[in-house]
Amino acid sequence: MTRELGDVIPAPAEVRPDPAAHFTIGDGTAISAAPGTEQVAAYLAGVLRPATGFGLPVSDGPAAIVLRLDGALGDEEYRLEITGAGVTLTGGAPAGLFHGVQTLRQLLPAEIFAAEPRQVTWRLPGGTIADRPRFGYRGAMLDVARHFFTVDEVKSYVDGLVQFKINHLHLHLTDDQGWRLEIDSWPKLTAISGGDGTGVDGTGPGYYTKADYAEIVAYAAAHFVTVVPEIDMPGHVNAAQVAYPELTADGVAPPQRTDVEVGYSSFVAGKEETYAFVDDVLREVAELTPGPYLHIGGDEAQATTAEDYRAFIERVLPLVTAYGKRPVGWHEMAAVDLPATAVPQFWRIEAADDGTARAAANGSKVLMSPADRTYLDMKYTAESRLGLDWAGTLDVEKAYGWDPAERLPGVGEESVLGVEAPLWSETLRSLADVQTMTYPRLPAIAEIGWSPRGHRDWESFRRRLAAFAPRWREQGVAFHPSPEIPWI
Ligand code: TNX
Repeated sequence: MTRELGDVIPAPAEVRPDPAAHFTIGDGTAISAAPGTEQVAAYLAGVLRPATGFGLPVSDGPAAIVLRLDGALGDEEYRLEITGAGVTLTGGAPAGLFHGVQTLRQLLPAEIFAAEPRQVTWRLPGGTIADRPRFGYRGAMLDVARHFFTVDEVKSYVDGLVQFKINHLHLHLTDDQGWRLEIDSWPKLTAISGGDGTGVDGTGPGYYTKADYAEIVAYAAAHFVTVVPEIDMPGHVNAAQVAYPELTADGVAPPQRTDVEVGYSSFVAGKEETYAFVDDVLREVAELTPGPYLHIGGDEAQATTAEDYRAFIERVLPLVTAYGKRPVGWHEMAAVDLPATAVPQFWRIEAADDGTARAAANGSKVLMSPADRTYLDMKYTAESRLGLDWAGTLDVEKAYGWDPAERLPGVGEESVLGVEAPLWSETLRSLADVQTMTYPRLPAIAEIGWSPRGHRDWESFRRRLAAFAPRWREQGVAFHPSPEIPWI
């Protein structure tokens, strides 16, 4: 099917079609990589070769497809010019070029996602796209605690996310039902709570060794995605307490939990052992993590008194900072006065939140994940096999129909760091389950995070989204066939 220049998700900032022009990638087409663009040029060639069967040699000499950098553009900004003579892709930095490559892929026929050569005319529509993100943080979260997902599964998830210009992957590494990251100084965390029988219903065992985690971080970085690791505390810590009973009030190990209850476990704010543990864990996680953020959880601490909660968060925030990271936490952490570098992640369904507004007034940037709009674990409809419904059901139109800068009083455009779509895994058992909950709603959140506010248009979006069905089928990616979308 012929693509038009604007058939892209997220909608680009500026699209100027030239209907008289188009460029067709052929057997002799080559790629020219200016200095600094070699990595993205190699990636571009790598994503075009399997389906086209073309050699697409990359060199620094002249060629029909040119990649170059222009320091006048923002890092994530790019410009894509398609004429009869060829394609010029200019990025402010490699990240911008990479986003431009994702746009270019979307402008090619769906068969470009095939793993084997296809006899297709690889036609690109003529014109110019000038594009840049509205928000710098566009994220997805995967809960690997309730159900573990392997390194390969996470890599595959990243492959899908970056097609929509998502640039942060938040990993929810610990919870009541499991601990999924090896910590050298506290080895029983994973030996016990990452082992057999962990996860919801005991069906999600596993953990990342440090090498595994480094592999995920490196793969993400090669795709211009920053990993944001989360160690959830002072609640959601039963798995840590099963492994180390000294982290409980009475020193007695609690039973292992494989149910989906929340709000029953707590670290002990008044015990020094707690902070020795937290300090070790944060130091090791910070050492493993090149990105600027470290997420400390802080949600649903119903088993912690309000006073203990504040004391705990006030002790832990400076540790994160001392290890060189910006603290992120679920917005409950705004119960204390946050440093301006700390990021509250708003996740509730209420229309207002005083703590988050106060943090914004004090200079914090807020990450927007309202559950009724962004939670990919909510059921699509009451009939959905997978998912929960505590925040209501969430269809694509509802995921698309809101704005991060209008969601909370006191948190306007200037105070929004970006948006993130969390996927909790209580009901998920496979990568196909993950994909089914992610697509087609993630593209809606991605467009909200990237595209100019004024471009929001449900009719346009659902028509553009419809074209992704064959693309996901080619990639073997499961998706929910939402009846709101006129799938092709
Ligand atoms: C609430 S959202 C939680 C998680 C659950 C999720 C299920 C948040 C910060 N905490 O513990 O998995 O609901 O939707």
